[in-house]
Amino acid sequence: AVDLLTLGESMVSLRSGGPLSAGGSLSMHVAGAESNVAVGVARLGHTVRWAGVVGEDPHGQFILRQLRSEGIALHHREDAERSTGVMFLEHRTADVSRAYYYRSGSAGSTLNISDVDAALRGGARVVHLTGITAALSPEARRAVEYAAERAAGEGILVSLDVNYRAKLWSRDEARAALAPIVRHASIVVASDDELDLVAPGTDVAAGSAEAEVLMAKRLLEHGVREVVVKRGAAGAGAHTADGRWEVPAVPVTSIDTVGAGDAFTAGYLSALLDGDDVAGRLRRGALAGAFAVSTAGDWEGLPRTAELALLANHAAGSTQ
Ligand code: KDG
Repeated sequence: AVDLLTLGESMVSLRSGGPLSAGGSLSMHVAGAESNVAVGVARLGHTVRWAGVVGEDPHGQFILRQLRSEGIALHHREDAERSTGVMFLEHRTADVSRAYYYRSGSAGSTLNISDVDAALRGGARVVHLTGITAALSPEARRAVEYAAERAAGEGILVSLDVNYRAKLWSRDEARAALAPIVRHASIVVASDDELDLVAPGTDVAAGSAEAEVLMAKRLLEHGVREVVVKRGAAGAGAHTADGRWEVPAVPVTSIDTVGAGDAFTAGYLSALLDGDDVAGRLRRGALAGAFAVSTAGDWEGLPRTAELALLANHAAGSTQ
């Protein structure tokens, strides 16, 4: 069994150095929240498998090559009828990047239950899923739901990162689709503005610290074991039955925030796989997030285990 199995759509991302409306050169990268996490966890010393569908095109070949070169085992299908998804990532200002998707009807959106069945066959300690894949098509949503249900049924730890993308679906659609997935998740990772998409009804308006505690409590009552909240430059927190932890962000110069959430999740999950406690998981998450924001690219700057020490002196401890 691998340490981590994740499944989803990876795309070719064409990154600009400035406003897209001004044209100029673009650079070609692999994007995809799940494959970002796969790279992060693999670089931190764990065995990882990624499952997904690409087109029978050079774009798909590029994705497979890049993931293989990171030591990730692949369980993929190539769809001759459909293209690999593409996105443009416009670096509009230092802090603001905008995504433009060309992925509707893509090969990646056809991920289905039999793909999940085959990917799960080898076993895994953790299955990591995100709300992005659930948003791609009805069959991808069923595949994610099935992955959560089957993995949990086999005693595999299920991790879900909400990863809400407003360009893919509405908040109400996300709320409805994510409910049956959350039911099987042991770990739920969300940005502070995503928590209300997965927390069963609370009457306090989202956004306050009080609302977060209430929403986390509801999730814990519904069987989630760790509710992890990402707050970007304001750090991260975790709620479990044993209490609540906070970690500040590692102070670095931010040049590209895309992929920071995935880096955080990769750090958190790799520390969990290493047997670290919740405070240690949060610290590793914050450290990996710091590498992501202070280097260009979704995942290119993610640390290898020996490199964690490079930023470790910047990091403060977590508090309970
Ligand atoms: O988290 C970074 C991702 O947003 C990026 O890699 C692309 O998966 C992606 C998406 O769907 O936005």
